[in-house]
Amino acid sequence: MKRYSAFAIAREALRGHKGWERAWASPEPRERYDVIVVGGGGHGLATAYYLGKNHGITNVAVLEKGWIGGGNTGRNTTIIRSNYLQDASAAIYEKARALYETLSQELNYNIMFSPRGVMMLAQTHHEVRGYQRTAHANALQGVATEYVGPERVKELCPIISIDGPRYPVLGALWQARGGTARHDAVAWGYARACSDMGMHIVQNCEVTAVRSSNGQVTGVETTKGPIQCDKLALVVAGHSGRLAEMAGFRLPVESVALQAMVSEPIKPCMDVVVMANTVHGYMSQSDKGEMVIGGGADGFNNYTQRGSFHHIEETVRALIETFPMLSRLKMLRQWGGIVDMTGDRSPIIGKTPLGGCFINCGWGTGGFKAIPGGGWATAETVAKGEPGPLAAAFSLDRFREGRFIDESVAAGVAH
Ligand code: FAD
Ligand code: PYC
Repeated sequence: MKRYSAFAIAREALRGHKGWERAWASPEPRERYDVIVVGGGGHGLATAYYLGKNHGITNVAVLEKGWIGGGNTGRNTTIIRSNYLQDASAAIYEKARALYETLSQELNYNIMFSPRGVMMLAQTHHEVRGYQRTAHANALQGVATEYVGPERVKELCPIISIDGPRYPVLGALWQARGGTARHDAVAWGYARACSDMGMHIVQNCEVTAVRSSNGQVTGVETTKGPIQCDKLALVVAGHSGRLAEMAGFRLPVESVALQAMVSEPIKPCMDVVVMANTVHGYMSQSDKGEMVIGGGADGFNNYTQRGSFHHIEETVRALIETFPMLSRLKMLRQWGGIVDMTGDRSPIIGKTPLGGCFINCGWGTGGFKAIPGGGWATAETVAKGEPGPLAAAFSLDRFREGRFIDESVAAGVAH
């Protein structure tokens, strides 16, 4: 595949942009692959990429029922941070954050990583204690965060009103190297790199059944016909319960809609990301100038991938005391994604009861930030047949053994 560069842009400008290649090939599926990854979101594509890059396994297909990145990966609010409490979480989220720093160069694809800083506001005394505790835990884990006071919050984000009558800002957990990236570029960049290694990215190919013999996976049925494989990785986020059912086991996950919206574009007024978890809202400003806003998850299980009017009102009402400027803004569009929620708000990565079948799911409201780390850990588990150090704590067994990795505070989104 031809490299993207400033020189290539200049060359194509001079010849009417006729020389650009398709970013990835769109082949019909083969009869058999060493590994099939179901799900062309960030985690599925990153799993395929690290299978090739780290383990030399390239006879791989990624099967996607819609279009690449059309699930949660292209629907999130793009927040990247690694300020979690438990050691296992800090390890995988920080690995992901660190990989994001150089992902554009590695993939030769501009994912627009912007380490502009992420702030989680403390607006109750309970949150002050919680975030101070996380800052101490992060110091021990080698994750660079700090607890800052209200004056520093105001300095970092002047549009915040720190002395609101109901929920004054008491401080914040600040991660200076957290930030955002362009979400669909992450999917496209991985897809292009996978295609370059000879892997097949097959869109419009829904998996409808999982085939097995003597407790071992043998392949899948799809809308493009049956395909055989030695190993299968299920990486389908909100549809994980459905795929697990096809493979003959149950998962401790619930699927709910999480919604977000953007305002009309305005001049630059906010160059950090702010999460206000007590009132359930978070906000950043996109490069186009829109305010990117999200709130809590819907309070009922469903598979409806769209937004609803009550959500706009609830979320803007929640944020308006802290961001009074919102009262003058028009909202432009809204949408929803189906996220997969575990009881401890931590992901599941590892083996399943079906031999040769692996799973990566349960990222809930916070898996965009984890894509490079989740893909890295899932690829290692698939390649070796056993989880490596990053994935080990996140096995499905933990729910049977009571080894929960409680991240309900760090998840930051009300559910
Ligand atoms: P997905 O991107 O959903 O990919 C799974 C893919 O599987 C989909 O493309 C789907 O079409 C495909 N699929 C499903 N069933 C089948 C089948 N039978 N056959 C073939 N393919 C199938 N996380 C953050 O870290 N920061 C945020 O700021 C953030 N904000 C969010 C805001 C919203 C509104 C939403 C909805 C989510 C947010 N998240 C955030 C969560 C994050 O988007 C997800 O955790 C993450 O994208 C999951 O990635 P994935 O690759 O596992 O899933
Ligand atoms: O995990 O940081 C996050 C997040 C923010 C909004 C949705 N998820």
